[in-house]
Amino acid sequence: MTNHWEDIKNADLVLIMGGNAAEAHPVGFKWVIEAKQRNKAKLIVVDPRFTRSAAMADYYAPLRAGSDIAFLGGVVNYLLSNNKIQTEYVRNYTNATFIVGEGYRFEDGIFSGYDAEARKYDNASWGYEKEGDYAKVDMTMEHPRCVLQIMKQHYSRYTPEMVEQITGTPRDKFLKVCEMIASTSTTDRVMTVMYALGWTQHSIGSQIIRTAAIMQLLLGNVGQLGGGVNALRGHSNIQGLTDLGLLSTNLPGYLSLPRDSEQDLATYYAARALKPLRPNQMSYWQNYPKFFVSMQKAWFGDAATAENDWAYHYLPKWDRLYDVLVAFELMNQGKLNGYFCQGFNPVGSFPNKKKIIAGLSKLKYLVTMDPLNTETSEFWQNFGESNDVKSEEIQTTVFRLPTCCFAEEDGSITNSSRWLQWHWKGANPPGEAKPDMEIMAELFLRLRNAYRKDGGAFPDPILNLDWKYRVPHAPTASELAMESNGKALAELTDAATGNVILKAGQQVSSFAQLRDDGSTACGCWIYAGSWTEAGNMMARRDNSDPWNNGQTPNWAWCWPVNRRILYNAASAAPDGKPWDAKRRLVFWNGKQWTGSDVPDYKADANPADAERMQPFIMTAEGVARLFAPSGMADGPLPEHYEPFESPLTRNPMHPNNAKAMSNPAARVFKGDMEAFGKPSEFPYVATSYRLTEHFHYWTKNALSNAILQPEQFIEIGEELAKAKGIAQGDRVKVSSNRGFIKAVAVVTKRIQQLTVDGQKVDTVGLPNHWGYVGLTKPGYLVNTLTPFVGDANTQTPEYKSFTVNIEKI
Ligand SMILES: Nc1nc2c(c(=O)[nH]1)N[C@H]1C(S)=C(S)[C@@H](COP(=O)(O)OP(=O)(O)OC[C@H]3O[C@@H](n4cnc5c(=O)[nH]c(N)nc54)[C@H](O)[C@@H]3O)O[C@H]1N2
Ligand SMILES: Nc1nc2c(c(=O)[nH]1)N[C@H]1C(S)=C(S)[C@@H](COP(=O)(O)OP(=O)(O)OC[C@H]3O[C@@H](n4cnc5c(=O)[nH]c(N)nc54)[C@H](O)[C@@H]3O)O[C@H]1N2
Ligand SMILES: [Mo]
Repeated sequence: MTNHWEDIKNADLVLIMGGNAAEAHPVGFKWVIEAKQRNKAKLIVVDPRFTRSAAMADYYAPLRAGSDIAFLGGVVNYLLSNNKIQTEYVRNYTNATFIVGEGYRFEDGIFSGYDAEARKYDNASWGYEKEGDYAKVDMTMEHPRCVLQIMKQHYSRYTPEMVEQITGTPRDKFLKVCEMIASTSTTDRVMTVMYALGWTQHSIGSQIIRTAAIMQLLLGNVGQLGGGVNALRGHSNIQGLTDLGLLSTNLPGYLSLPRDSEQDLATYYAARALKPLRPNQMSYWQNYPKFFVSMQKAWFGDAATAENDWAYHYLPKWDRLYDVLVAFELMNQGKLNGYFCQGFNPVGSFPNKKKIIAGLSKLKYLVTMDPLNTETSEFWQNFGESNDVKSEEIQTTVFRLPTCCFAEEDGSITNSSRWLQWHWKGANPPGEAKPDMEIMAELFLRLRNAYRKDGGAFPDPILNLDWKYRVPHAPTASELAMESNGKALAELTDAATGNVILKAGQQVSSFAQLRDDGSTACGCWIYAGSWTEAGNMMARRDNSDPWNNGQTPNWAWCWPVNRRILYNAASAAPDGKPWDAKRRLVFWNGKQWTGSDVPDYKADANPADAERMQPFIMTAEGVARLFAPSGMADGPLPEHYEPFESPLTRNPMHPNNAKAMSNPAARVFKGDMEAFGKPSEFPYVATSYRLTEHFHYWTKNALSNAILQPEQFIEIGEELAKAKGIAQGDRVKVSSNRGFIKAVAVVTKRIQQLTVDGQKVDTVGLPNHWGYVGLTKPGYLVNTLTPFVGDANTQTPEYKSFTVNIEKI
């Protein structure tokens, strides 16, 4: 989240789209109710289904799954063509004024630089026009190649007629939503956007979220109390997972693992520590070396030296992505022979179950680390129709390592608000179960011994990993948390005054203290400040709210530097005064930046300076990017493409260009293109989702949850049920081009038939939960049906829009 849960109460308008917070985030959803009661805020829900969130909404609009860019692109067009934008915010705080180079093109659905063979873009032509090191701007925003004009042209195609044609949302409903959203373009009204998987789980997921960000920026709603673009995260600590860099090409604190082409440190830095693109801008990533060197010192201690470039050569350099889809692809190709599933049940959770099981069947060994038995740890068993495998042909050895649950250990959990909240062990783990940390430590120590004894191709990174825990086979959560925070390795003095800032061994209090000369160590720079000399800040439980605006600065700790709202300097106008006195967040008091949050800014940057520093300090531009000259795999501006399985045979936006049917830059493995279903055989849109009574695949092990939701069902709209002769409670077979499942029909008014591109389109809804392990009636797993393709940027699978057929059994 750019903002945080409690801050939702400050909104005047809440848009829930691409999520169902009342169901999947029922505790956080109370802040929406709070906003309704406090501010008479209105709630809009846009979802293919009339959800539990929709039941609380002031306005609900349906849309076809997978068509959100068309919808939001239509909103952007509405705002631009009706001049419902916060013009001074857009002019000063976004790259609307930046001039794009002459080489940029967008033709027939494809951006310039496309290589159809490789399904990839070269983004060289998407850059700004430069004058020396700086990008050129036109503050009048009239230059034909400035971002505002390019956007106007790009989104002019997203007319209300086109939106209706693609999304199936009736035009009057779409226009009503536009009107409500446009009401927040004034400085005294703010909208928040809450989304989750209804946006991410698409082959165009990242670009859907960018469209929302563009909309919020045009309205001036980013950096404000009650505003922002708010990702409601999934598992309780999934925010912590990405913060600590557990994705295969990430490093802690959103640093990134070097690419194969970056064999030396200077090349690596050059692509990350970017010089400002405008005069007097901060471009905060210029500090990258401080964070990187401190991380290497935390990992490799004395083995990371200035002479060896801080052990840069210890880091693997990636030649291709290693996301989960790739891992299973490689298994299927016989190129990966061992796999660890730590708290991960891919047979349940990853697409195309048949391909997942075929991959696991080719492994030499599989390790599961889990408190429970899962479909994955049992994948080799033949469960009959639902999992028709030939057990006798599978040679994979499965090791099951029982772990404990969060309540059986101390630690911190980072929530969607970026708050690190410490928790304390409530019970001892049962039987042989051990904390994940101990299992990992044991594995490491044994591996290190094996390398010590037998050598190996490159043992240095493993032999030199710093492992100074009090009990080496059982590091504690406190030790790891202190390591993440970081400490001084030598006495640190202030360069200007010579005063001692920290003595050697003391915990740093902020990432501003980190150095690139090896005198500091820090496991995760954004967590610097979470465990300082004053103690464990994550354990704080003071909920006082000094400004009465929900910032509660002494409740737990929030990254970065306890800043609760990101980009908060944008809450003030260019003169440093709040845009809206009633919504004061941070502001210039004549001498410095101050207010109810830690300013996301340089404290003494005077707004009166001729070349004012701009509030988006993390970008080289100093402003937010409406147009993304780099960073996106699939284009600088979001464009609607059809899901890889669509009920249509053409993209209504580009009816004559088959290349622009689905995301041209999404990766599709050999053989998977053929596995996508055709609308003639699989005419219905299917989407999959959660129920409050479940947690993914695990709560089916708990009797009370199993009683509440005993078996797989499918939600079918009344029109479709009638056409198919399906009655409430009938059993149906649901098939995609990859397999079938069986389910009980729930015939409902909650899913409407929509008219899309001139044809009637029906949607069915599949809650994702039941499998063949646990106490519920055995089910077949929804991911039997889903396609093996992901978002072009994140590789998140396309679980939210695929196609099926249904038959009454
Ligand atoms: N009770 C419970 N809570 C959970 C979980 C759980 O298993 N059980 N899981 C947690 C996890 S890991 C996560 S990631 C979050 C997920 O949180 P959410 O994303 O809110 O949950 P979902 O139910 O997957 O999907 C939300 C909604 O997206 C809608 N949708 C589907 N396709 C589209 C589309 O194309 N456009 C739009 N606008 N909407 C669409 C669906 O109809 C559904 O109502 O929930 C977390 N909370
Ligand atoms: N069709 C479809 N598929 C989906 C989704 C969807 O919306 N539709 N959503 C996707 C999303 S967002 C997610 S997050 C995934 C979830 O997919 P998974 O993460 O694979 O599934 P879970 O059942 O949430 O959790 C996996 C295991 O973690 C174990 N576990 C719990 N606590 C601990 C612990 O402390 N240590 C260890 N080692 N294990 C523990 C649980 O017992 C469980 O077996 O599913 C994805 N798959
Ligand atoms: Mo998730």
